[in-house]
Amino acid sequence: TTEGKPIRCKAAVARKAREPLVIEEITVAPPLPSEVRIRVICSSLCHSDLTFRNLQVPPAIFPRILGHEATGVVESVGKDVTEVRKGDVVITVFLPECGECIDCKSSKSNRCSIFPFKVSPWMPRHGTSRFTDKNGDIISHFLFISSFSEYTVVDIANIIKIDPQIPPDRACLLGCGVSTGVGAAWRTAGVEAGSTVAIFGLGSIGLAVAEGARLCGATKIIGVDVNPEKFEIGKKFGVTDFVHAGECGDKPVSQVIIEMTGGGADYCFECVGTASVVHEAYASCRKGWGKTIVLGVDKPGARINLSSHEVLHDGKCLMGSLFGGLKPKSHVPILLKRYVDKELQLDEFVTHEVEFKDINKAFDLLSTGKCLRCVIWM
Ligand code: CXF
Ligand code: ZN
Repeated sequence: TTEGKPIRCKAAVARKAREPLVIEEITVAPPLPSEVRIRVICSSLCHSDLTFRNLQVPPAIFPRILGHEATGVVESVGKDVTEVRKGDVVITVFLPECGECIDCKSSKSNRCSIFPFKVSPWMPRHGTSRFTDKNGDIISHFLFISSFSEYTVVDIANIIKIDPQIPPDRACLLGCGVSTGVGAAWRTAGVEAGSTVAIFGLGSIGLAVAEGARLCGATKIIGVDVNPEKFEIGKKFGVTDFVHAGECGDKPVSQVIIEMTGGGADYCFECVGTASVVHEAYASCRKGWGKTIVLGVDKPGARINLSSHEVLHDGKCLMGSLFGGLKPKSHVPILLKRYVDKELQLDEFVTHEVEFKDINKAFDLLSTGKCLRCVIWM
């Protein structure tokens, strides 16, 4: 048994900004109290993994093990862990839920205040790393998960036990991107039947918003993208109309959407990660009740430039959504059930799969816009 002992295994280490990950032998320490060591079965690649591999300014940190949408099997548990045990199948979620703080106890929030979300290089509870390289040097964690490794250590606040019958290469999608999009429509916006929705950016997050809006009964789901080919794939997830950004003549996209919806969409979602697109989305939602949700991750320091008068006069809501406003431990199992019941589409997000040794191919596919979700099998 490996319980209580360090494990030597392979991991894909991000050593330098913009460079391919390096597969090397590392050592994974046993879990501390409230932590779980898992053998990773597979992970899907999220755009944040690429963003942080490429980041050259603070909070850039190397060497680091990326990866945060994973399915795995519990290898051993730290002292005090009763929620899971050896052999359980789990998925990882980057947003911690302690279940004890006032925020976790409130139905209104998904921001745990005991383990506040941050892009930290350490474990959330003990503030240290469980990874060392062959020279004994410390390797940083990523989003509390670091799943591009045969074994990793994750806090119990970032783990959800799942039915082992669920395909691992589908369950892992719910650890970040797909949950974020579906949750943004369902929980953050609260899309009602008959609503109109505009989605800026039809990557995996935007398409997952469409899927969520479709499940909530939205009747008009407008996709906005610079790539017109996105309409075809969008249709599979419920997109009913399309605006080709950059090809609207001299009309701003917001004016096109206002005309298509008779005054502005009920709900707009920014899924690109560009502050100026947030402004365009905000301008596209209906005065008085329109709600704009920010999901995209812009460069550190990027600012949204809204005039005080426009905010006052328009009476709209602008809100950010982390993990789609989902409370991981209570809402992710609901999404899994909806997948098993064939209501929520997950299979359609997986466009590629690669073996662990070819992990850099997954990064290339994502950076050239060729994939939605690429599953990496360990
Ligand atoms: C993101 C959420 C917003 C900050 C960067 C990381 N999470 C997962 O991809
Ligand atoms: Zn992610």
